[in-house]
Amino acid sequence: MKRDIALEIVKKQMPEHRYLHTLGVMETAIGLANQNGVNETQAELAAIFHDYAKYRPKAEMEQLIRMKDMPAILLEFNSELWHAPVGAYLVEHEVGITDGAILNAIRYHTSGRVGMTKLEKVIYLADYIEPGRHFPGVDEVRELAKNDFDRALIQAVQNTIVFLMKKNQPIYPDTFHTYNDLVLNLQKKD
Ligand code: DGI
Ligand code: FE
Ligand code: FE
Repeated sequence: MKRDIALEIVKKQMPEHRYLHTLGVMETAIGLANQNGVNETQAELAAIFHDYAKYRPKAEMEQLIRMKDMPAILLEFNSELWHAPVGAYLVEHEVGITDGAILNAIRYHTSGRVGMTKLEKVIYLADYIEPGRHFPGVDEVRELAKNDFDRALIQAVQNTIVFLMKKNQPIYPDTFHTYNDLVLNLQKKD
């Protein structure tokens, strides 16, 4: 699917500020893909569609999670997590994207998962560091991303966990498992 068509489709699904975020993720993901040997076309499409389901009503997302065999544990955690797996489903069934690698990058863009592909990592990190983001600590992750992709990703996951814990929020198990998987793999490499 061509970029312009894809952008036209997502633009209808979200308010202006989220569309601008999407453009930021797209540009950032393309840069990270090129730096890290990831297919640019897949990164572009995954980025464009990553927040496709962000504005679906909670009841619709809950129903899809129940009916389409998504992990039921999602329903016990913050509904902010739901748009990622629901997005993967809708992008396949409403938009017609069939590339499983792109769909997984959408599915895991909020929680991560154990054994993330490079494409999934690119989308996760691009979502965190795109130019419109202003979290505390984001500049440090942007710097790391220039020449240490793995450490940048770990820092982004760690910042997310710490941020949620400081607000006394529960942490979705896959988020913790992602952090451990990335750190253990980095230790093996060193
Ligand atoms: O959709 P975006 O805002 O672009 O970013 P995102 O898909 O990374 O979603 C971020 C939201 O998800 C943010 O409000 C925090 C929440 N979140 C991410 N990981 C977890 C989480 N919430 C809980 N409770 N547990 C998590 O592990
Ligand atoms: Fe998201
Ligand atoms: Fe996003």
